Order: sequence, then structure tokens, then C-alpha cells
Amino acid sequence: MRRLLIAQLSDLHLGANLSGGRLALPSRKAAQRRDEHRGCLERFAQHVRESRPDMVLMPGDLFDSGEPSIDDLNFLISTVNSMQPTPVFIAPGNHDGYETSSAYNVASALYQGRGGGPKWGSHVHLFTAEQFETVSIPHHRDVTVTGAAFLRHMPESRRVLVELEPPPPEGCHVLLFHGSLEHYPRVGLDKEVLPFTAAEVEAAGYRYAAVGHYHHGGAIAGADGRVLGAYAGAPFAMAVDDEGVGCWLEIAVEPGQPLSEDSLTWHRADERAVRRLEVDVTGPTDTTALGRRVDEALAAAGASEGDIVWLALRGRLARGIDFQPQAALAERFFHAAVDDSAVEPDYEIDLDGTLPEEPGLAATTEEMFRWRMHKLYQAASSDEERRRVKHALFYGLDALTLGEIHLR
Ligand SMILES: [Mn+2]
Repeated sequence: MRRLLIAQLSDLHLGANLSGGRLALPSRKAAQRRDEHRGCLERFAQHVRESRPDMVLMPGDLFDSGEPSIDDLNFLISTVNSMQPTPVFIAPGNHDGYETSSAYNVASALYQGRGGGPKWGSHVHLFTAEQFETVSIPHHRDVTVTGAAFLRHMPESRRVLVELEPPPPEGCHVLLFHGSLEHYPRVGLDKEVLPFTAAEVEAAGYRYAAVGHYHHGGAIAGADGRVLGAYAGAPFAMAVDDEGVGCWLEIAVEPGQPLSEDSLTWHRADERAVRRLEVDVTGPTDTTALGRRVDEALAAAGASEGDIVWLALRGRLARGIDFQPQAALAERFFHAAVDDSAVEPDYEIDLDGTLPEEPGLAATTEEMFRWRMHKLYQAASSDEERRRVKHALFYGLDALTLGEIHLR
């Protein structure tokens, strides 16, 4: 066997809504990100044309849905076709699962109804069955790809790898599918699809497993640390949790050598990065000092002007201070979103502590108000009710002590 080079990209989620979610990109920036989204795939295709790997593996969720727009479908097919003659293997994921009406079905009304739209090139192999099937790469019968499609009606908890036949001892045999590694140590998605363990990958006996689903790339390692496979991760960052996201993966398979972390090279596809910061507002008593604290956090995170900044504020905000950094940050960076829902005003209140005796007739209005809200808080029957009582207390105290209310 000679050295093999594999290029892997998945979870592009073409067609995803970029203006919603917690990042809330305004429409002009969302439109720019839509172009950049496609640019990630174009950059990958250019690399494939230049470096000519032995194969391209795409384990799913290339589209955000099984029925993308004709525009997105034509763009993806054209870009994948530009990688010719490098063989490309695609295994649909849970977002773009294979079914009768899906874009991956060449008999579907969507695929057929595109007039002069491009057809998949002969270098592309689409896995369309939920059972694993094996195909060889052209001119190399001892190099195979064993892949399966995610089907909408598939029970998501099926242990797919357990059913797999072992590959022949000679040659290089890789696996391709979309599923969730149990106990994956990086930020994951809450949706579990086709769960598997590293031990199951190891027992299956393949040289390398290219898996899609998690947006944070990383190796799938065996008990002895040997690399069994990897998630390339998503090539494009589109959500608050996508810090560190934006890459595709290159794998170098050396004959006779086990794969290690050194065999994996992540390449940046997205020119922008999401920077997630958490800043405690407790302490400073003016907005200039607070701004300085945010600047220090931005510098520590290495945020640059092209980045998308996600700032979560917490702690106690000094009394009478109105700290609204979003607009200024959105000017300095490509975009900024601020979550200040965890910030509490600076009032000395222990609502979970024991309710003292009711204040007497000599009590001030503020003392009476604090006591009644404390009582309401302790009588509340849900977290939501407690949260509302707390907010009502803070607003009331703002009104009583400052004479004005700061929306929070
Ligand atoms: Mn997925």
C-alpha cells in the first residue's frame, strides 16, 4: 500500500437560516454570511483541485434540510463536480436524510425538476441505503469506502456498527456515516443520532471512520490512544456555540502505521470566528470601567475585527448604571450579540434566607416592600414564578431608590 490522502468535510448545513437564533444577525450581514457560507465549500473544492487527495469523504448534513432550494442544490452539485476526477463519497445525515422526496434522490421531483440544473458527476457516489454498502475507489480495488445513509424513518438508536462485517485484512478500508459518538468530549448537539462508542469503531476493524454530526471537530480515539476516526466538524460558524468551529479535515494514511493525532490536519474554511466571552460586571461603578473590563476580555480571547462576538454578562451591576455595550461592539466587530439576562442589580437581598418577622408600623415603604416580596418569593411554587418575583422586586427597588427604572 502507498500513502493515502483523504479530505473530509461535513455539516455545512447549506440553506440554514442565518438571521435567527441568539446571534440575531441583521439582514445585511446575514446576506454577507450566506455568500461566505458558500465560500467555505468553494475554498474546500479549490484545495481538492490543487492537492488532489485520493478521495473526498462527506458524512452528512451538507444541506440543512432534505429538500434544499434549487439554488443551493445546483450550487452544491456544481461545486462537488468541480472536484472531478477525485472520487467523492456522500452519506446523508439527519438534517439532509435520504428519502423519496430528497435532493439526494435522483428520481425525486426536486432533482428532476431543475430544468438545465447540473447532475451529479460520475466521480460522486451517494450512499442511499440505511444498511452499510461497500464500494472501491476507481483503479484501486483494495481501497474501499463502506457507507450508510441516514434515513428519516430509521430508528435513531440502532447500533449500526455492531451489524457490520469486518473488512478484508489487505488494503485500506474506511467507514463513512453520520452519527453521535457517546461521551464525545467537545460541545455537542442535544440531538442523538445513531449513537456509537469508540469501542464499537475499534471492534469493526476499519482503518479510519469519517463521521459527521458534531460541529466541533475532533478525533475518535481508541483505548490505547490510537486514532480510529474523526469528526471534521462544521466548516462554517453559524451559532453562538460555534466557537472554534469553521474547519475541514485532511487525513494522511501512512502504510503500516497506526493513525495518530499527527495524521490529522484541520484547515480553516470560515474566514470568521465566533468569540464567546463571559464578563462579570460586579465591581466597577461607571460604564467606562465596565467597558475596559470587556476590552480586556476581548483582548484575552484574541478577538479581531472580522469576528463575531458573543458576550455574556453576569454578576451584579452597580446601582444606577445603564451598561449597553452591544451597539458599540457591533461597530468594532463584524457582529456582536450581548446576553445580559444573568445580570442582577446591586441590592443586598437574600431571598432564599429565612423570612424575618413582619416589619412594624414604623417601617419605611421600602422595608415593607422588600418584606412582602420576600414572602411572595418564598410562597412561589415554580422557578419561573420566583424569577418574576425577583425581577418585580428589582424594578420596584429601582423605582423607590433611584426614581427611575432600567429595563433589563
Ligand atoms: Mn447532524
